[in-house]
Amino acid sequence: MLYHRRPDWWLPDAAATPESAYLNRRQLLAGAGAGALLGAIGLPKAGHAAVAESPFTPMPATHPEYADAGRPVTAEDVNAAYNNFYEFGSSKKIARAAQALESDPWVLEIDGLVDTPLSIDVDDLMKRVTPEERIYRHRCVEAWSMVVPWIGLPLRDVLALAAPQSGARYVRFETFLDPAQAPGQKQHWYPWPYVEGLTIEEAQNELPLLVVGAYGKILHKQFGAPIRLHVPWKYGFKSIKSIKRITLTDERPVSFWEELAAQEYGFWANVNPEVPHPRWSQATERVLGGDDEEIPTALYNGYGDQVAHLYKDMGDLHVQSLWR
Ligand SMILES: Nc1nc2c(c(=O)[nH]1)N[C@H]1C(S)=C(S)[C@@H](COP(=O)(O)O)O[C@H]1N2
Ligand SMILES: [Mo]
Repeated sequence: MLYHRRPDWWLPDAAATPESAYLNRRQLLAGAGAGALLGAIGLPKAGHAAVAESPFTPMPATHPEYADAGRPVTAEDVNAAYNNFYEFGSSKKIARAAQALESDPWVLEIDGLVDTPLSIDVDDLMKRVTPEERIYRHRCVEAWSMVVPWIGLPLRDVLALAAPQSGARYVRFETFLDPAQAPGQKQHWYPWPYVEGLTIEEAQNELPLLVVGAYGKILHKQFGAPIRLHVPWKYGFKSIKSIKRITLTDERPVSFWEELAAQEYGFWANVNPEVPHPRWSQATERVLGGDDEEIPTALYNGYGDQVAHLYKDMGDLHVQSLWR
């Protein structure tokens, strides 16, 4: 492993994962297929015990739905070599370039309309909110998808630490800004830093995770180390990486892609197979690592039970899917 300083929750290899925890993880994943099992515990390399490859012992998923995404987990090596992270380039092969990201130490700011603004190292944040493993489906607006065993902190629990005020209506997320580390940020026609936003109701839903690990490990840099969002019912661009600042506000944030092309990448961006992107269909999705298998896309990426109520008064599914 290349990590120069391991956070406290990262056990030394010698300590390994207690067998009971290991067995729990196996049981947890037993129904999810061999791919999921190998993915989530970390594919053991020859000569290494699987436990030494999975030093992360998050709490198991708090809901059975998050222990099994209903589809095989995307292989770690496939996911780790196919990323969208414009700070490091506009192709999907940015993994090598992303290793320049200095992700440790990393201080996260939570500010704006809160009673207790926080400026907290990610390692310390993980002592205050327990990481949990959740296997989530991810659907990119470009019509590819994957399934990832994330390890994350429920966003609503992190926000609660800062005590949001009643006037807070939106949550704005901002990525780091450092063109010396991230050459993509020298491309001045993009509105850096990358920004995303949710309504406070969306942010306080049970689903959004502030992700700190994946596949039983600390987060790979190309996945948005050391802390990124995952919002599983929205198109992937909402799941902002390498977050530096979270601001509670009464103004709707204008996100990176919305600023570039609002007709194509609107604020809501809820997954909907029936509303095409202006330039392509959203009816199906290409499964990463699945030999180009195409499967139907589901409304809200299949998470309607948890989130449809958020939009019941909004009416027009068309509006929620892409445009303002
Ligand atoms: N800061 C930042 N966050 C980002 C992006 C980005 O370019 N920069 N790309 C988004 C898009 S479009 C997708 S699909 C996901 C991809 O996440 P992955 O590379 O872990 O699969 O990250 C999202 N978060
Ligand atoms: Mo995406």
